[in-house]
Amino acid sequence: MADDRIGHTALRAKRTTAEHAASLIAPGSTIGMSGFTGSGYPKAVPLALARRIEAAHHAGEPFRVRVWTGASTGPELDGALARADGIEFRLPYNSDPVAREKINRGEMAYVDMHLSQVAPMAWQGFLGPLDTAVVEISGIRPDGSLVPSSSVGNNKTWLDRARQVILEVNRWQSAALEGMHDIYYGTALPPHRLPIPLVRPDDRIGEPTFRCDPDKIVAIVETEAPDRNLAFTPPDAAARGIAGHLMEFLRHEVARGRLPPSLLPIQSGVGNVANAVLSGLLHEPFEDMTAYTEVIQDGMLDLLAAGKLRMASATAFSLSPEAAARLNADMAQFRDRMILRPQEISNHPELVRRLGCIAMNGLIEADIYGNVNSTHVMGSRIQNGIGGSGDFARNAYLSIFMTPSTAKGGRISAIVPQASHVDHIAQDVQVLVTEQGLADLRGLAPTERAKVIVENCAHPDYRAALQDYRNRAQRGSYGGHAPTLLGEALSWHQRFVETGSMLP
Ligand code: 0RQ
Repeated sequence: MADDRIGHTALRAKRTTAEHAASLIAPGSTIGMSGFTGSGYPKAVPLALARRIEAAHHAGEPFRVRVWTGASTGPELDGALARADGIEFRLPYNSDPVAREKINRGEMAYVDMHLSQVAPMAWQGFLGPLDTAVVEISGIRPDGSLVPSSSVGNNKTWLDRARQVILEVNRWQSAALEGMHDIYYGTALPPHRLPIPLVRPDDRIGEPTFRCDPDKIVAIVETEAPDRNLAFTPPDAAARGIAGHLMEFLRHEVARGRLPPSLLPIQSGVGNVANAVLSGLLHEPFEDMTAYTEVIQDGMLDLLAAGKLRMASATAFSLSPEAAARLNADMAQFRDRMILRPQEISNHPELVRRLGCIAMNGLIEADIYGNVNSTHVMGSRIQNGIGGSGDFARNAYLSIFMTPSTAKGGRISAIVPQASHVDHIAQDVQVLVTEQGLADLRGLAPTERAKVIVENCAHPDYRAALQDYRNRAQRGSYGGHAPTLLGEALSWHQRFVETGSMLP
């Protein structure tokens, strides 16, 4: 049974333990690991590496590594290695709470990157050499090609660039994943780049498997462990409110002829609000929809099952345990309507612009002009990272950002005089939605944007104070285009840091 997943005779001989595989990783080395939003990450070798690191630390020997991935992983990777104090450098995205604490204490270097740019930058040589790839796959074909698992991420690049390769063959992953992936090998560096030949979300332009030189494979570890994703909580009142405003807006855009009745390819961020929006689409009149996105989450599976979504293209699954079990049991129903691609393709600016995606992402705070902070609480504390939000927001046909109007029990306003950190400039933010309402910012000048954002999106507890700031700024600002009171613009954040509340 175990051998069924390793069809290549010579490679079968490289099966070994996670401990032995981890022993092949040297202190200080750079490791490219698989994994994207809690799926397809290696589950045994990082744990064994963490144990080895802890043992080294007990013996007084320094041992830390540099870790690159697709995006977020799971507790067996980021959690275990961070707890062992084993990560000295991390890119390009993290949502693990232990690693987050280390980063925010200044104990771990973290480069928060646009996810589409990681593979090209690795090829351009800007990130330095890659020593080891540790990649989860779901099988090896007789010809030695590798069947990807539940995420593709940057695996193609890690397998190509790394000096040595360690594979985890995970039997928990459905064997029916084979054939679902589309691995494009046509990327090149400038000046040799050519157009990417994808014009519809369902186009297949590559191969179903990864290529990998068998001589580079130094260890194969067999596992049978589930992807570990958190369950989604049922949508709360704020999430339902946001979804309601957004559905009304999309219906209106279709009625005006600015969107076709099947909409345009949807990109949806992660989290409960994004999931509530997808659930909202279940009950709308839009048919034959498509998704060109980063992750396929529970709500998208429901849309596929209901026949509302014709197909979904992404780089990974990000499913609750229940949805993952459902997908694995029912892969035949979904298989032909899903494509998983490398993240440099799923998030490629050229393709997002060509397809005309509708980008829908969460945020931490937006200012009255519509500049969006997706990453840094109070301007300095990293939450997760920019992820793919910038790849999509800058290039989408419609760029929508959504958030509850307050955070931390109402002590923080998500609409502030000035964003304490900016990931998405106002030009990349066309629609802003909270449970209070929706601001359509297209074609509006900064002072007009400020009026609509404060009136439609701010929470009533903060609206009067924002209006007061806006009025005073218009009278007392150095310039009149985007009026700002420099000494006051970040005072709400300072008040929170000092008193635990932004409330006036
Ligand atoms: O903190 O967990 O301590 O309670 O941020 O906030 O409201 O649960 O919302 O899960 O949608 O996350 C922007 C972080 C929103 C996410 C962000 C605190 C809040 C809570 C989470 P707790 P919610 P979500 C494609 C798109 C960037 C990447 C991206 C994100 C926690 O959407 O990471 O878009 N985006 N990728 O309390 C202080 C505020 C706050 C705040 C929220 N104003 N001040 N704390 N929080 N607003 C997918 C990928 O790229 C992989």
